[in-house]
This record gives sequence, C-alpha cells and structure tokens, in this order.
Amino acid sequence: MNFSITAHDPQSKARTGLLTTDHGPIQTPIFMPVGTAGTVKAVHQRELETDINAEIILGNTYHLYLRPGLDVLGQAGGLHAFNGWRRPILTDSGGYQVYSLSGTRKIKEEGVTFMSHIDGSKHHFSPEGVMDIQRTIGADIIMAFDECTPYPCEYGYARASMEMTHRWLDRCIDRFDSTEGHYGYKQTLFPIVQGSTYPDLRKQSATFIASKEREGNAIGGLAVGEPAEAMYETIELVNEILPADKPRYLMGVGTPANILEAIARGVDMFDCVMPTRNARHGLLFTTEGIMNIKNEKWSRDFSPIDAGLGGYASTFYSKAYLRHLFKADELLSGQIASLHNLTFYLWLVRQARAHIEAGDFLSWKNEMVVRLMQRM
Ligand code: PRF
Repeated sequence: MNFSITAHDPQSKARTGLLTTDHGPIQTPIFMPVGTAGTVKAVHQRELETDINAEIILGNTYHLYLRPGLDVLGQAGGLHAFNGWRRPILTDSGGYQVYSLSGTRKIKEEGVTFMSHIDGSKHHFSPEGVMDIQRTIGADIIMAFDECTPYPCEYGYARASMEMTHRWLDRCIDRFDSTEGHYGYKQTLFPIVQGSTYPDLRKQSATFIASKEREGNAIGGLAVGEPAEAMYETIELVNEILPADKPRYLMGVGTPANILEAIARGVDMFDCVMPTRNARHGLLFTTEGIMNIKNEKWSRDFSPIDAGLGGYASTFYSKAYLRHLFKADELLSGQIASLHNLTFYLWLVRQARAHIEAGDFLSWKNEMVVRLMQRM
C-alpha cells in the first residue's frame, strides 16, 4: 500500500490524498459503503462500481466468520472472488460487532467469548484468530482487534480497556507480520486508537498507536453516544499525534456534518451504515437537506429525488414514485433509496476533495453542515 498527500486546505487540517492498493486506487477523503455480510445491502456490485463509483467497500469479520464461514470463503479464493467486487475491501475486526450484536459475551485478556446472534452458538475471538480470519477473507486493509468502550465509560474501565487493546495490538502485529496473504496480493493492518473521551488516555493511545508505524491508523470508540463536540475535540487531539503522512480512518462515522467536520480536522477515511440503513427506512440525504420520503407531502411531487446530485437513481425516479414504493412495501424502494443515499455520500466526499484542492474547503464546509442537515 502507498499513500501520498496531494493537496492541503490552507485554512483547516483537511487534505486530499491517494491511497494505492493491489486492487486499485482510493482517493481520499473517502466514504466506504458498508457491506457487512459480503453485500452492500440492496445494492448490486455493478451499481456500486458504475453508478455510485465506490472505490472501496467494507466487510465484517464477525458476520463473515459466522456466515458463510471460513471454509466457503477460503475455497472461493477470498471475499473478492466470492462476491465479484474487484476493487479494495476493508474488514472490521469484530472488535465492535461482538459488543453491539452478540447477546452474552465475556471479555478476557486472552480474547472474547461470544454467542452468535444467528443461532446462539458459542465462539471465541482472539487477536491472533482475528488476524487469521481476515487473512482468509482477504481484505486489502484489515483492522486490529480492539474493545470499543461504551459512552459514558468510567475512567478506570476506559484506561484498563485501552491498555488491553494495546496489548491485543501487539499480538495482532506479531501474528500479522509472521503470516502472509493467501491470494497473492498485499494486505495491510491498521491499529485503532481508543481511550473513550478522556484526553490523557486518547493522547496515550494515539502515541502508542503511532509508535507502531503501520501504513494507516484508525480512531475508534467515537460516535457511541457522546456529544458531537466531544467527538470533534477528541479527533483534533488524536490527529495532532497520529502521523500526518499516513491515512487516518474514523470508524463508524457518521452524518454528512460529522464527516465534513472530521475532514476539516484531518481525517481521510469513513464508513457508516447510516446511508444504507436510513435508506431502507425512507430517510434520504439530499443536496437540499434530509427528507422522509414517506411523508404525505411528497405524494404528488413528480420532480427527481435530487436533481442537484446527478446520478441514475436520484434523477430518473421521482419523489412521488419512490414514496409510493415505500408505502406499497415494494422491494425496489430500498434499492432506489440505498443507491441514492450512497450516491449522495460519495458526492459529498468528492465535493470535499474538489474544495480542498481549490483551497476554499473551510467556507464551503461551514455552509454545507447547515444546509445538508436541515429537514425538508
Ligand atoms: N472499533 C472497531 N470498529 C468500530 C468501532 C471501534 O471502536 C466503531 C466506533 N464508532 C465503529 N466501528 N473495531
């Protein structure tokens, strides 16, 4: 993997960059659609490539390990061969899904024992095991095994958890560096900063993570219920310490405003279920603000979903038609809405890149965070 910074915004910490992997280039700042179980829900690979022009998608270790399982994925030749996605993939380590999805779980120094949310069966994840699983899945970028602390979180718990995440990281690195990819292309391991919202812990964690000198770094444990200001302050503090010449990935974030504010503070990569999950509930992000397409007020609005956006789904289908599909519980509703919301998120980061290059990112961002978050 290679990363080079291509432009700096003169008035903020925003920058553009080019990340190259064996599955192709990624222009940053980038949004990565979430493809939890090897599919971005309700979106074809062809639409992802041609309509949305996603440059990288996410997969989840937790889900893929449980279903279809490593036997199938290994025999297929990895996730790229299995699902036909030819561009880069990043997999999350399960260090988050285990906590948010599986009912009972036990966290110990050795690893985490948990129950499958599918059939209640018992499983164990260790830092080493999670490296091996991500080798078999074959993602281009794989994530370290961590504990994402809840919010609020007592100081003592946050510190002990962060220290364990650091010890787990050393074990991840040992395993990763002593093994090779199975499919002939390179994989890279990103460590994750934790430390809840405590500045001293965040500084300590960022310093530890930076000292590992990996090819990219992630910020975890945010967007878990803390006030937005606390998230922004934490990002600022952590990005002072994480190396400026490596990509920085803010995990599980967020709203359009969250993404723009984080870009202004030097973040390069994002993922979130928000565009796809909200789409399936009829909540659309548009260039004019946020809309609930199920609302009666759209029933006779035959204008395009979002004329300002361009792109197939957003200009071909009308608001009234999409509202009808939702009211009639038609499968196409989720497909069109997901295609639209992802097109919007990729448009957003493309606009951000253009404004960083033009040198007017900060003023554009300040206008956008207001406009994009208003209710239509
Ligand atoms: N750790 C991991 N994945 C994550 C998070 C984390 O802290 C978050 C936090 N928002 C989202 N996804 N491994």
